[in-house]
Amino acid sequence: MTLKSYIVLAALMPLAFTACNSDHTSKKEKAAAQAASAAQQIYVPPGKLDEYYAILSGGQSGSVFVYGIPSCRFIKEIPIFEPRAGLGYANNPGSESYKRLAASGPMWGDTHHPVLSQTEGRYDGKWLWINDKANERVAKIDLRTFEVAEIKMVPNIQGAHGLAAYLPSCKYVFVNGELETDAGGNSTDATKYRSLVAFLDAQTLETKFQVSFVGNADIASSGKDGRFVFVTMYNTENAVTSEGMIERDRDAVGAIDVPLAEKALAEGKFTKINDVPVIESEKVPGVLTFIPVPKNPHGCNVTPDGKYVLASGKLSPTVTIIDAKTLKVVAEPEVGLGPLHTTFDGRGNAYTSLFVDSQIVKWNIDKAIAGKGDHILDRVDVHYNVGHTKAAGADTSYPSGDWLISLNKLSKGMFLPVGPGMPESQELVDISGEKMRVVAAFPSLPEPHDAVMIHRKVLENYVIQTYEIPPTATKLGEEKVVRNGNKVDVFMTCIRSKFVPETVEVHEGEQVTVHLTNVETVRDMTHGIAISKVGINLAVDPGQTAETTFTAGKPGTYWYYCTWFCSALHLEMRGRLLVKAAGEPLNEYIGPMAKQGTAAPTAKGNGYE
Ligand code: K7E
Ligand code: CUA
Ligand code: CA
Repeated sequence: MTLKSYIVLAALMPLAFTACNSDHTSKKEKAAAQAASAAQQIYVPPGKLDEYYAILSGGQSGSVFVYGIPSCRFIKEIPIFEPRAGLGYANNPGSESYKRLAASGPMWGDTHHPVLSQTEGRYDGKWLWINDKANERVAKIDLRTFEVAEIKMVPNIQGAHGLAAYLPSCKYVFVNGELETDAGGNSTDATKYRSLVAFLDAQTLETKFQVSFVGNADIASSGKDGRFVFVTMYNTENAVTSEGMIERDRDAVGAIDVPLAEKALAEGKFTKINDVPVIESEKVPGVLTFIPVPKNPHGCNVTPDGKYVLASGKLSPTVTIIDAKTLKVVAEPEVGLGPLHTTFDGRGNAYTSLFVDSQIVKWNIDKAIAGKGDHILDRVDVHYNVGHTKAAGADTSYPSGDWLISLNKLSKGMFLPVGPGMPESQELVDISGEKMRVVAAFPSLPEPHDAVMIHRKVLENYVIQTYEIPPTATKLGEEKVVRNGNKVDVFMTCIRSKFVPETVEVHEGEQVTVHLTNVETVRDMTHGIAISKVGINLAVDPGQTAETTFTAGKPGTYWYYCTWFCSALHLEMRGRLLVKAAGEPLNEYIGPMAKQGTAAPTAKGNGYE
């Protein structure tokens, strides 16, 4: 090394060092600044409300989960297809929720696709429908209470997977059988297998009619103009092995012409199977059109303007764009590996989940149709293996284009390790700008498939604060114990901080039914009742009545107590079930406290006013 070059080098070194150092610092600073601004975006101070409700299907938990967005705070689980003792849901045969669930099928379910009701192309905040893939059921949730209002079994189908509301009227919800059978019969002969799309009255959930065909149907979506509804079909082979199901290079999107189906129905062009009119697609030309798309498509999504239906390729790196009126394929843009579902921002852009690539890809629909290869606008990594993705309001005609949820299948090291199994992982993505930005991740129980996001303003004046006490419910001061043979009905009330009656006497072996009415008129004043050794918890919100039936065990004292911490006298809120030996005389409950010369309890003076 010459002296000259040494000097040059020496002169450069500190410079190089500083440059490197300052670059390092700025990278760090940039990351910190980005984290800070992301944190700010999702920060909702205690006591302040989130902007959106995110309603996530609970998958094999059989329920749905309600989160606040953007904070990602968990707010509520709505149990539907599985008993939930803690919430007093369907956990004892005497309760209405148990009877409704048991009458509809098994006490477990697999929820996939939450669907919100719409009026004139916007969410109206009235109903949420959800399917049970495992046991062919659909449930309706009343969004005034966020509780189940109806559950019905759908005859003749197996694997009730895709679910959507028929738009714009929402007069039907339709659900398709993913798993092929001989449609309601009992054949094991695979050559007889078909799939059906069932159209249910959106309110009663009665199956009005079905359209049957050879092949299967996976995911469902409705056109916006009351004509076609769409399903993706990955098993046009009608195979019974996974190899068989990937034999063909192309499968299909099926388009069902609903007015034509209704006409066929009116003209009697159907067969009745298990009391349901079934239209065989082969017998009514035009009722079902098969639109060829690449091998084994999955997601099926109609653009907000209703112009196109998009079938996500799954085994093909493409999304097929189909004209929703002419049913012609207009483009098949490449988007990445393993496209599963697509959602929208209302600005002409689509966001497709890429399962294999673990990415959300943003692309422009018009550019994809123009076909110049410049349709991809952005990609963002998600963690990991995303299934559904859904942007706020994306199923309506007016998506809000601000938030998107990525519902990832694997969380791996995203959260504190809790054993070999890890929680499911969702990520919140800001899609308001040109570039997407992942701002938060939050875990959940297994396993959200799909989600819907609805603005809190829609529900603001709709969600009720207390139940209206029905005239049939037990009123304060009218509590009673009614005996009929070996059956005992206890009509009980509760209010801070007392059960009436506080003593119930029965004979061993008698069948006891407690009808518990919460006579509170204040929001959030839930009470519950647990009875020692009976194994039942009831929960009653203000104005609500719940029932439980059990057999009185061996003689003794069985305390019952309130399970929801409700007041300073919560612990004192208890009473006794006195079980006596057969033949032993009982002290009859002689009526309301007022009659006993004691004032009826009130909500006053308990430390909570
Ligand atoms: Cu893709 Cu059931 Cu909608 Cu799961 S389905 S991801
Ligand atoms: Cu009522 Cu605690
Ligand atoms: Ca196939």
